[in-house]
Amino acid sequence: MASLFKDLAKISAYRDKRFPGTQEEFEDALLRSITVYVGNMSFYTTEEQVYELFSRAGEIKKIVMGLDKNSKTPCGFCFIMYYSRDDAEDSVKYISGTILDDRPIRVDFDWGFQEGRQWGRGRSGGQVRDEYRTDYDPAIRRGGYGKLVQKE
Ligand code: GTA
Repeated sequence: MASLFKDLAKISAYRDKRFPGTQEEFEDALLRSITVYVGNMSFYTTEEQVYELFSRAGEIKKIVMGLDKNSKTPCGFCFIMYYSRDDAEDSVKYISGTILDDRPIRVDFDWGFQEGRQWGRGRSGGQVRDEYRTDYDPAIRRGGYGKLVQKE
């Protein structure tokens, strides 16, 4: 395994509260995973664009676009399943932080895609963290619910 990913603390800052297991099982899944999560994507980025960029790290088995659970339209994230661990590691190492559709994307190891995980978990239907943003960018339709959340 590449040295960068020997240190569990460095592997991912994200903890999925809906993971059906212990912290140890979660960490083990991250260390073996061939699935990556991509965040901070434009709502207009297509699966074809994702395929073109991420296949530079290796052959892709499957892409699942993240969707707003109400509108069923892309809401800024996706999951990519590779065939090999090395390719998933290269994707995190080399593609995270690069610009896709004018946005710096974040590539994170994921514990593994399961049906249902493609939907935004926010109350609005999109991603939770977008609801906490206080800024709103009309060009990319992200954020803007922060003030509402603060009032509650
Ligand atoms: N591997 O970084 C990630 C990641 N994220 C951010 C989402 N997913 C990720 N997977 C990996 N790495 O399948 C996955 C989720 C799910 C799908 C959509 O994407 O596993 P979501 O983004 O809508 O919901 O998920 P998620 O992940 O549950 O939300 P988030 O942002 O981590 O929030 C978790 C908790 O923190 C919530 O209780 C929320 O109330 C709170 N929170 C989040 N942002 C803030 C904030 N700015 N201030 C205060 N509280 C906050």
